[in-house]
Amino acid sequence: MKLLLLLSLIGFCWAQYDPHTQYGRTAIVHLFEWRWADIAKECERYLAPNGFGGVQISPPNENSVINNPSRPWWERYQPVSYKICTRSGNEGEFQDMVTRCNNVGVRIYVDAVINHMCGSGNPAGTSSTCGSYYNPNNRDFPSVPYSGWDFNDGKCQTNNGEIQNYNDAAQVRDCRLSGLLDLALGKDYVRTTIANYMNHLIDIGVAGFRLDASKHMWPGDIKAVLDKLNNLNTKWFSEGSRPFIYQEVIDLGGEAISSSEYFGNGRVTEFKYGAKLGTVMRKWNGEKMAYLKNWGEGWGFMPSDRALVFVDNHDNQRGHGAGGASILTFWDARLYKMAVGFMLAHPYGFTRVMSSYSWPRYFENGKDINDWVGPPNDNGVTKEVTINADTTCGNGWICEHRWRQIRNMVAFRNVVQSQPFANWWDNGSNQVAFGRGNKGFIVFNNDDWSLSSTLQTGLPAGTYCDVISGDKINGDCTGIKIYVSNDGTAYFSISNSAEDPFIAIHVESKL
Ligand code: QV4
Ligand code: CA
Repeated sequence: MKLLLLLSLIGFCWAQYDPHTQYGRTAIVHLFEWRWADIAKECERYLAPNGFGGVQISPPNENSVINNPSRPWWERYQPVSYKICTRSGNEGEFQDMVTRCNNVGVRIYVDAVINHMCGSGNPAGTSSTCGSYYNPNNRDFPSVPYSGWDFNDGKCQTNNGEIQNYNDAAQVRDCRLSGLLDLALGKDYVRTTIANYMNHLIDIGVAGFRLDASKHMWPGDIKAVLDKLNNLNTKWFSEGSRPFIYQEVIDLGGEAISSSEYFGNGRVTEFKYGAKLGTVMRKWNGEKMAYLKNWGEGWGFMPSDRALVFVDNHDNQRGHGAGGASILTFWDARLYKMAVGFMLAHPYGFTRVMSSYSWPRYFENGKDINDWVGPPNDNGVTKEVTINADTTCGNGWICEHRWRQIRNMVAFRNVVQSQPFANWWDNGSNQVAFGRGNKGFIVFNNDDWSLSSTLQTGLPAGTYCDVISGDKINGDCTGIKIYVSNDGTAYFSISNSAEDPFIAIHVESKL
């Protein structure tokens, strides 16, 4: 009996850090601004067959409709109610998506915007995705309901109610982030109202939540909400499963608030990861890939089992939030594929792949003045994600997760799961290689000259298909073949002008 109790305790205390992906699925994808109907289809036709563990969706609750600028993506971070009703779809479509994705073992993680409601400057009225009336001026959100009592105006100590100084932890939590009406999460009514919204989603079948703007909520207030949450729906999750929690906290160091304050609630986004990896791949500030030998905690990142990692996210791929110019995105495709490949091969953190849409970037004084542009749409109606004959996406959707190099590295991560980081090699510059136990091996050439080396892979002897340049199809390789000898070594030749100057092999790409 004692053992059972101990096991259940271990399960319990690990729970909110556990994404509850189906066994053998180790990465999730952010299908930014996708419609629920398209996500349901993508789960069945692509994500399940290719071993994706789950999907982070855009905020599903009713938001303020912003017409100046015209329907920006960020209007979805301005809640007006907790009705499941947005440009991505309605409650019925949401339930259908969660059911169909769960039924093929692909989880749904909800982007929960619970720190605030809409901008304090928004006009009163029914300019909202579900027609709800609201009046920011007097803090009136009757469709929740929230009123003046439920906001932090009285608690914030700054003269204009806005966050002015990120070195004052109290105002970062109690004042308005860019004018967004700050909810009083210290009040039980607000905590309960938020928990009711999240429990509605849990009962539909979601696996967990991204907590937006967590830095702007007291860790204790977040915990008070989480303690009110139901266990996950036993239709798809084992009894007693707790919602997976990852908190958006931007901590690049140097501020009053640090990520570690939030570890007790769940995982935390590690923004240092993408910022540093971008700098290394771009070879800025004297950085080089040889320094990645101790990547992870060795670079000052949070413990791996608390980290949610990504190369770029919806904010910093367009200059919002943190990371700056070093962030690699689909606009920098060649380096981006290498960075995502490195992330998915390396054991550090729980990995999230970005899936974007294109927009007409237009730089003025180094800033993209079109950073606000929303998803592909027809007069505000989000366009369907069309799939081309070559499996890429149409209608302006980028679908990085469908790029062969990224799709195959998601499978690589699944194959090497729980295998140790091994057989590191580097040339002292930007040619590096490493393996994962005896299951996988990856080689990068980011130097301006070719790589030509015989390396210890740690893999069983045999002929392997490189999953970057091609696929293993019908018992043959459509790309480069790698021959591993009985002693585990293999010869690698990578031109610095190759389309993708990296090679990855694993035991399931072996002929
Ligand atoms: C403007 C003025 C304010 C004024 C206000 C009055 O700037 O001074 O008080 O009007 O209403 C949009 C506009 C912004 C506007 C605001 C409120 O860009 O100019 O304020 O709306 O009307 C996204 C965008 C923001 C956007 C916000 C709400 O990035 O530009 O603001 O959505 O629509 C910090 C946080 C971190 C945050 C990051 C962006 O620590 O948590 O900034 N990241 C998350 C999300 C992000 C989202 C928010 C938080 C807010 O990832 O996408 O911001 O929910 O680092
Ligand atoms: Ca707050």
